[in-house]
Amino acid sequence: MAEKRILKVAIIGAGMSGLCMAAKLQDAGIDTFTVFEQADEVGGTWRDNTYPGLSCDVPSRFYSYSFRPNPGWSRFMSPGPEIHSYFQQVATERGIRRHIRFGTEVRSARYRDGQWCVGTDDGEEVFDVLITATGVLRVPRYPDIPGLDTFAGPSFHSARWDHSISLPDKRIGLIGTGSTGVQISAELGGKVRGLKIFQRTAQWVMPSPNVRYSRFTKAAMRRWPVLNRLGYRFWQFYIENMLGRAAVEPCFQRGLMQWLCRVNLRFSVRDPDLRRRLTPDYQAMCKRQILAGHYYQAIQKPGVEVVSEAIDHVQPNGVVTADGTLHVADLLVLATGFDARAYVRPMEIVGENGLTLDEAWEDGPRAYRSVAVPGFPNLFMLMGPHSPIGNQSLVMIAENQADYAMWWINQIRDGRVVAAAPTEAATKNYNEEMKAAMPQTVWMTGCKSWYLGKDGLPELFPWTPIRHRELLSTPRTDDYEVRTA
Ligand code: N01
Repeated sequence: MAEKRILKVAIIGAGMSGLCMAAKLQDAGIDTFTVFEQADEVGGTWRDNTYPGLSCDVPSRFYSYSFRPNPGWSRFMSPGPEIHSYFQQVATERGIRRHIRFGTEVRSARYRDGQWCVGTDDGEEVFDVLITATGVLRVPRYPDIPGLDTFAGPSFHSARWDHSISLPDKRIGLIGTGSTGVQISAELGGKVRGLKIFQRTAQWVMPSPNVRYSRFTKAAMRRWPVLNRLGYRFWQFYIENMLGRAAVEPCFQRGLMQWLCRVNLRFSVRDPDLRRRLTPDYQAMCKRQILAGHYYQAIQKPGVEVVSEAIDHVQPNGVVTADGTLHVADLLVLATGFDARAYVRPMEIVGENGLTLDEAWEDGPRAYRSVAVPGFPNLFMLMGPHSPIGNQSLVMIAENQADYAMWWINQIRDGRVVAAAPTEAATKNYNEEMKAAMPQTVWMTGCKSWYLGKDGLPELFPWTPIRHRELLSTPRTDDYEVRTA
C-alpha cells in the first residue's frame, strides 16, 4: 500500500465553518493543520455580533454540527451567547485551539510551485491545501447619510455593539429593519426611554414562537441521544422542504409563507395606518425572510415608534426625516447590514499564472459548486459563492462543503492526486445552469436585497439545499483539471 502523504492544511478563519473543517480533518487523522484567526477568540459572526436580542432564527437542534449534538440548548432558537459558547466548547473539547494562531490575519495566499504560500505579519509559510472559511457577512456596512458624523451622542454598527453604554435611560434611533434590526427592536421595545425604528423598506415577518426547553426535555435529550438526532432530521426536513423549496420555485410552500406572513400582520397589528406602513410591496422571502416571535408586539409598546418617512439627514441631537420632523435621539444604532461583496477578501489570493481572486471575480464571485475556483488548485471554500444560505442552517451547509473538501484532501493524501482545480468549462456550465434557474427564485420577484449581485442576479443557490448536498456528495473528477505525480 502506498504511504499516505503528510499534508499541511491551512484554514483561514476559526468561525463556525473553520472549526467544522478542523474537526473533519481530525476525524480523518490529519493533525497537521493550522487555523489562522485574526481575532483572539473563536466564533466568527457569533463572536462579533453581541447586540441585545441576538439569537439564531434557525432551530438550534438543526443549527448544530451533526457530529456534536447539543442536548442542552435552552430554547428552540437559542440566544447568540449560547451559540457562541457552543462553538467555543467544540474548539476546546476537540483540542482545536492548539492549532489556532490567534491575532494572526492572513494578508495573502499565493500558489507557487504546487503549494500555497500563506503570508501574515509574522512571515510566510507553505501549505499543500488552503481552505477559506471567512464567512459571508463579516464587514459592516455603514450608511451614507448626510450629517451622520455630526451626531453628538454615541453611534455604532449593530455588529460593533458598545456594551459600556447603558440603554434604559436612552432615546434610541435604530436604523434598519432587517433580521438584525427586528431582533434588536423585539428586545428593546418597551425597555428603553424611547425607541424610534427607521424603516426604509417594510419587511414580511413570519411568526416564530421561541419556546424554552424544560429541564425534562434537556434530560430526555441527554438520556436518549436518538431524540436529538430525530430533532435534527425533523427540522432539516421541514426547513429544506418549506423555506428551501419556497425560495427557489413557485409552489404551494411559497403561497403558504405569504399567507402566514399576511395573517401574522393582520392579527398582530390593529392600527390600520401602522399596518399599511408595515405592509411590503413585494413577495414574502424576496428579501431574507424575517422569523420573529414578538416583533409586532414590541413595536406597539409605549415609547416605540416605527418611522417610515425617509431619513433626510442626521444632526447633533437626532435624525431629521424628509417631512422636516426632528426625531431626537441620545444613541444611534446602525443595523444597516454588511458588505456581502467583501467575500474572502481583502486578503490577496493569487492562483496559477498570477491570476488573482479579484481578477477572477471581476464580474462577481463565482465558483464550481460553491467550493472551488478554476485556476486556484487545492483551494476549497466554505460558504463560497452561491452557497444555499438564505434561511438555511449554515452549519449543515459548511459540513457538506467540508466533506467535499475532505474527499479531495484524501485523494491528495493518498497520492492519487497532486493538484486539482475545476476546469473553466465545467465552472462556466455550472454557473450558466444556475443563471437559467434564477428567474424561478423568489429573490427575483421585485425587491432590493443584499442577495443581488452587480448584474442584478441573486448570488445564492437557485435550487434546494437538498440538491446542493447531492452535488457535493458526488464529486466529478471529469470536471477537474487533475495533476498526478
Ligand atoms: O442587514 P440587512 P441585517 N438608510 O442588510 C437598512 C443575517 N442575520 O444585519 O431594506 C436607511 O438585511 C435596510 O433597508 P432596505 C441574515 O443573513 C441572521 O439585518 O435596504 N436604512 C435594511 O432594513 C441577514 O440577511 C440572523 O431598504 C438603511 C437594514 O438596514 C443578514 O445577517 C440574525 C440604510 C439592513 O438589513 C443581514 O441582516 C441577524 C440607509 N442608508 C442577521 N442602509 C439569524 O438569526 C441600510 N438600511 C440567523
